[in-house]
Amino acid sequence: MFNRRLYLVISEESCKGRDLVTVAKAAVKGGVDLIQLREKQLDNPAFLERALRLKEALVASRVPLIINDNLWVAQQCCAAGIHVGNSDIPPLSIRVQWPSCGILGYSIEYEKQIYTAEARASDYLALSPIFATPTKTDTVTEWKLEGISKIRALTDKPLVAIGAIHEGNAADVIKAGADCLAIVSAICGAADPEKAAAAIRLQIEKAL
Ligand code: TZP
Ligand code: MG
Repeated sequence: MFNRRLYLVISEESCKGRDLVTVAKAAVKGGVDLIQLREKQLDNPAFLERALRLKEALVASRVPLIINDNLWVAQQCCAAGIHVGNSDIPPLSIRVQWPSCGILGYSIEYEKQIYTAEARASDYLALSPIFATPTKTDTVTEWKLEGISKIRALTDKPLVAIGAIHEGNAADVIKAGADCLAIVSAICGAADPEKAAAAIRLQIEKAL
């Protein structure tokens, strides 16, 4: 079952020159309960090396590691799951190629996608993006709070909200119907990632 609330989406670049594992561990201390490694620039061996290092560092905390968009890396490091978007390997295909995949996340950009077999094959749907964000600029539209509520009424799938979420809007995003908040810069780019994660976690708990 997917019962995670604060989802860190991390890359070396997002950590502003700091060690990714150090940032991830601090974020976990602050209340992050799911982590996705999202590396767009690395070749497979370098991606795998980073994934293994991060996974090892997370063992004691039992926080699951999800790999973005690379089935080979996800399988090689025995990740807890994989996250894919619209232009990546389709979820149905992942179910065939990796039957033991634990958590399969799928980003959706249009309402009609929730009625597809791909969405049904997924464990959670990520609404991407909730608000426009400089972290990812090749996006189609903004779901905004109204979009979360609309999708909430149409599906029972766990909904992950991503895109420009921070301490100041976290409670509103949860109240609109999101189950979980996925965050890059408000945690990875914060001066104190533990403190930043704890502040967002508090907003989530208060809003639930
Ligand atoms: N997918 C949709 S928005 C986004 C991704 C990976 C980036 C979110 O980053 P931030 O810094 O939390 O806005
Ligand atoms: Mg992708």
